[in-house]
Amino acid sequence: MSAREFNFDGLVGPSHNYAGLSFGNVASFSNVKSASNPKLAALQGLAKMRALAARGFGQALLPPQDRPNFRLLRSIGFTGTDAEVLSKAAREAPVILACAYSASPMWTANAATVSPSADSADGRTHFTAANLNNKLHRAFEHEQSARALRAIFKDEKHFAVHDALPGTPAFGDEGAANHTRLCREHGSAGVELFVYGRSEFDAAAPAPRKYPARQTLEASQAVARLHGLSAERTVYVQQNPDVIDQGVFHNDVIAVGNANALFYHEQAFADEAGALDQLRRAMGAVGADLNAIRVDTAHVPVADAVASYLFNSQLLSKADGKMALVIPHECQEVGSVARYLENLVAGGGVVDELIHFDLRQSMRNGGGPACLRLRVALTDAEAAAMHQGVVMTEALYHTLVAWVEKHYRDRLEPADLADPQLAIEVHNALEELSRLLGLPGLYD
Ligand code: SUG
Repeated sequence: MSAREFNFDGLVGPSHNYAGLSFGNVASFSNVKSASNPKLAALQGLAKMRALAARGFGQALLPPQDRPNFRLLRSIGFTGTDAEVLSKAAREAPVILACAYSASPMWTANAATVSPSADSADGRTHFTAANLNNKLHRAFEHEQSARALRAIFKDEKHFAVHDALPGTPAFGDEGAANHTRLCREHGSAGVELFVYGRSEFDAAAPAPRKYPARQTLEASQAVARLHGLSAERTVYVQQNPDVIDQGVFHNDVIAVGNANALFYHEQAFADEAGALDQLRRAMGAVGADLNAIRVDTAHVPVADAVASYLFNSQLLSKADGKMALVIPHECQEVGSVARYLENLVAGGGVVDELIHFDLRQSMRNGGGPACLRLRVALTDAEAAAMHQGVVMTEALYHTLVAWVEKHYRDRLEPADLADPQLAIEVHNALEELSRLLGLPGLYD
């Protein structure tokens, strides 16, 4: 069966701000409390979606989530009217108020793990919302993520959306950011590669010492079970704990795969040779040859990969069989990476084009092109069955740009989160958005 990959980018929400909430994510920590520009952030994201859609790539979006999260604030003892809740939280717990306001659902690579119908036992596309329980500001996203996914992928004949795994450290799950699918072509059975940072129950497995490992082996195995994946086409690989300690908080900061290609840093995995061996064996079962594109430390040190987000790129298959690498501007600014990329596209390999975007607003919180998108490979029948209002078109792009211009602020500082007017603005913006996307009731 033929299938096409859609990238569902997160539409940046109107409360995008820099709160330094993600310990282990270097960019988030270094930009804490600087002023953000939500309008520019949303426009940068929309420009990427528009350009990729115009190039013929499958492109859609996932809506932002309702903010602030009053349920969180009330559940921890802030009472009264909404305005009273906000002012008490701003006074007594400003960091938790920032958590309640975070626009982090924009990084939809963390919304869910997705297995296309070609891989699952029941022939449906499976989604498991990620519990993101390592970080307070992200631990509630799964409720609205599951809801949005169910609204878009409603047809149970084709789609199954699973609730998040239990929100406890043993099942720490960060979704597609730690999951890569390798295959001959998108519509044929593939190999699903789960990369985990630690194991809850294997005391012998190495673990990072400085920063948290957000994904557990147990969570990855649970997702594979829920999706009905076959054991011989599922591979579990441990991420190198040393690179987690250097700021590689998700596997998609050090590796990206597409079709039969795996673009990765030599230090990405705890056991590189073992990982490649397992992958080659599993891919043999689906008639695919692994194209391993290894980046050596001598060419690009881990620190440069983290600073540039080289691997947080999108690797997209083009009609001519070649691939384009979608990178952030920062890749041109880090010398080793710029030189590496020049050689890569000139080298005659499968990657023959670079497409770059200015995503600085998101990058300052540690979110590059690949963080901003959730991949879903769909057959024609499945693509026709999903909600069409989120598919990116020129018309939707212009509608959303006008919506952003109307509702978004161009400057947000930490103190602004105490302003009750901001909550009203966000609410009004999202109310209108649900109508524009044809998803009434999304925020009820
Ligand atoms: O979870 N940053 C996000 C970035 C997620 C990137 N996603 C992928 N690699 N797929 C995170 O660390 C920062 C929010 C703040 O500090 O205000 C934040 O949540």
